Amino acid sequence: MICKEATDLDYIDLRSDTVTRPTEKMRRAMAAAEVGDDVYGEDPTINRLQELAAEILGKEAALFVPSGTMGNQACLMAHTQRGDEVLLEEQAHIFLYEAGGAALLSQCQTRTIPGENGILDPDQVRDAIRGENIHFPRSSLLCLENTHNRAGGTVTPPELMRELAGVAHSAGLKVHLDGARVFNAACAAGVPVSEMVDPVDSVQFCLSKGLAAPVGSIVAGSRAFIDRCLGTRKILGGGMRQAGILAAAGIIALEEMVERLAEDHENARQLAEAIAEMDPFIVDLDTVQTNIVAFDVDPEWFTAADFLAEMGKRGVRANPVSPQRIRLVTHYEVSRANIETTLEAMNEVISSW
Ligand code: TLP
Repeated sequence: MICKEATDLDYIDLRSDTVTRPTEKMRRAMAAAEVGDDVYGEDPTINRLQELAAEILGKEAALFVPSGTMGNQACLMAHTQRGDEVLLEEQAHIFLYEAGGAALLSQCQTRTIPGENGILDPDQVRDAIRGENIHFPRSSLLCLENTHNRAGGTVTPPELMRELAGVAHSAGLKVHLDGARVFNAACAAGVPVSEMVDPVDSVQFCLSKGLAAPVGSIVAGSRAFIDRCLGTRKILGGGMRQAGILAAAGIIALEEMVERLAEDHENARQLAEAIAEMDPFIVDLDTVQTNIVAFDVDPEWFTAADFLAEMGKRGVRANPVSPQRIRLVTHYEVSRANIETTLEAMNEVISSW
C-alpha cells in the first residue's frame, strides 16, 4: 500500500479531489524530469506518460492535455461536425460545467437524456437517436460519464457501458467517455480500467483528481483519432512545451496512486453511513459507490450554505451543489481520522443549531 503522507493542512478539505497536492515522490520526479518541446513530439517524459496511459487503457494512443475540460472539448471537436447533435445524460459535466463549450467550440446541439442516478438506459438512448429526416440534425456522438460526478460518484457497470455503446455504434454514432474519475469507477466495479473503456471510441481521464497529480488529463482512442486531437488540442491552446515536468507527476499518479483509491471509497462510505443517521440530512446510500458523498439537507433545519459556513469555522471545507444539497469528496489527503473529526464537527453544528 502507498504510504499516506500526513497532511500539513490545518483544515480538512472535502470540496473536491482536485485539491490534492502532489506527493513528495511526484515533486522529486518533476524536478528531475527529462524534457523537450512537446509540440515537436520531443518531450520524452510526456511520450512515456502517453505510452503508459494508452497501455493501461488498452487504446492505441493517448495524448496529454492540460485539463479534463480541454480533453473533453478536444474530443468533441475531433468527433463531430458543425450542426451535429450530441447526446448526454442531463447532469453530465460536459453539458453543465464546461461553459457551453460544445456549442461554442464544436457548434453542436446538445440533447440531454435523464438518467437514473446519472446512469443512462439503453432504450432511452435508442429512442433519442435521430433517424434520417431533412428536418433533423445528425446524431453523431453519445457522451457517457463514469463515475458520474453530479449524481454523487455513481458507477455505470462495464456490461452497461458495453450495451450503451452498442446502441450508439449500431446507429453509426461514436461514443466518448468523460472518465474524469474512471479509475474510481473501475476500482468500484472490480475490473481493470481497460475493460471499462473498451467499448468507447474515446476517453478522457483526469490525473489531477483522486490520482493526485497537480495538473493534467489524458485523452485516448485510436491512433487516427488521437492524430485529430493533436489538431483540436492545438486550436484550444493546449500544445505545451517542456510540460514533461507535469507529465512526470502523471506517471507517478498512474503507477502509484490507482490502487489506493479503494481507501477513499471506504472513507466515503463511512462518512455517508454516519451522515445518514443525522436528522437534518437525507443520504441515498445506494449512490455512495466511490469517493463522493452527495446528500440533501432538510430545509426545516438550515440551508447547505449556512451549515457549511459553520463547518468552515470548525476547519472542515465542503461545497454545496445546490441550495439544499452538499457534496463531500474523499481523497488521499483525507485520512480515517479526518473522517472522524468531520463527523464530530457535523454533530456539534447540529446540536448547537
Ligand atoms: N469536476 C470538478 C468541477 O468542475 C465540478 C470537481 O470538483 O468535481 N468531467 C468531470 C466528470 C469532472 O468532474 C470534471 C471536474 C471535469 C470533467 C473537468 O476537469 P478539469 O477541472 O480538469 O477541467
